[in-house]
Amino acid sequence: MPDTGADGDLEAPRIRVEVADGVATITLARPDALNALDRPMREQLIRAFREAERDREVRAILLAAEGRAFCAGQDLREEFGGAGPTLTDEIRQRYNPLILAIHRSSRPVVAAINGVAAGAGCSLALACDIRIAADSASIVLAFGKIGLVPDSGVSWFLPRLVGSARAADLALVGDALPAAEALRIGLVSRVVPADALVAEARAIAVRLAAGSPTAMGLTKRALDYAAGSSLEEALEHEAWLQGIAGRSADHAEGLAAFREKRPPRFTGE
Ligand code: T3D
Repeated sequence: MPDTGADGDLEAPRIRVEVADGVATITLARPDALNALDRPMREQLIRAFREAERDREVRAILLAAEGRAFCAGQDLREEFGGAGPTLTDEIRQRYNPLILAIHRSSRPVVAAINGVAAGAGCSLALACDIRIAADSASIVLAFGKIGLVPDSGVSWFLPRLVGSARAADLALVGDALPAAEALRIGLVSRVVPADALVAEARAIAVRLAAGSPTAMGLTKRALDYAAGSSLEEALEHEAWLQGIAGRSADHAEGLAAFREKRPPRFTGE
C-alpha cells in the first residue's frame, strides 16, 4: 500500500470497512507502520464511525487491526507546529472527535486487540465498550517515554477502568502490560488465543448485533451517565431510560418472544 499520507492526501487508504451480519468491521490497515495513526487514518476512522452511526444496517461495530500490532499510537514521523497544525490543534480537530465518535456511538463497539496497543492506540481501545485481547497482545501507555502526557481520553478512561492507583502506575512507570495482566486488572474483559481472536471478537459482535438496538444504545447511555453522577441521579436516569425502553417495539418483541418461546427479532423501533 503506498504510504502517501505525509503529502497531505487524506484519502490515502488506511482502513477497511466491511458490513455483514449487522456488524461493521473497521480494520486498521497500515501494518507496515504497526497501524500508527497518521492524519489520513484519523480522518478515515472519524468518517467510518460516523457513517456506521447513520447506517441502520449496522447494529454493532468491531474495531480490528491487520498485522502484528493493534496500533502503535501517533505516527511519530508526522511533524507538528511551524506552518502546520500544533499538537493541540490536531488533538482537538481529530483525536478528540474520533474518541467521542467511538464512545458516544449508540452501537456497542468491540475492540479486537491483536498485538501491542500503544499511546493513542491504547486510547482507541479504551474508548470501545468491550475489549478482547489476543494472549500475545500488550498495552503500553507510551506517552511518557516520548515526553508527552496521556491524551485522547486515557486520563479519563483509565482510572475509571482500573482505579487511580493502577492508572498512575501505568501512566507514570509506563511498563507494557501483557494481556493476562490486563485481564486481571480489568482493562480487557476477555483474553483468547491469538489465532482465535478475530473469530471470537466477531462472534461477540454478531451476538450484540442480534440484540435490541434500543436496549444497547440506552444501556450505553446509562453506564456513561452513571460514571459521572451520584447514586440518586443515576437511579433517576435509569428510571427515565427504562421509560423509553419500556415503550419500545423492541421491548414488546422481547416479551412476545419470551412468551412464545422463540428467538426475538429486534428492529430497533
Ligand atoms: O498529536 C500528537 O502527536 C499527540 C498524540 C499523541 C498520542 C500518542 O500516541 S503518543 C505515543 C506514540 N507512540 C509511541 O510512542 C510508540 C512508539 N513505538 C514503539 O514504542 C514500538 O514500536 C512498539 C512498542 C509499539 C513496538 O515495538 P517493536 O519492537 O515490536 O516494533 P518496532 O521495531 O519498534 O517498530 C516496527 C516498525 O514500526 C518500525 O519501522 P521500521 O524501522 O521497520 O521502518 C517503527 O519505526 C514503526 N513504528 C512503530 N511505532 C511507530 C512507528 N512508526 C511511526 N509511528 C509510530 N508510533
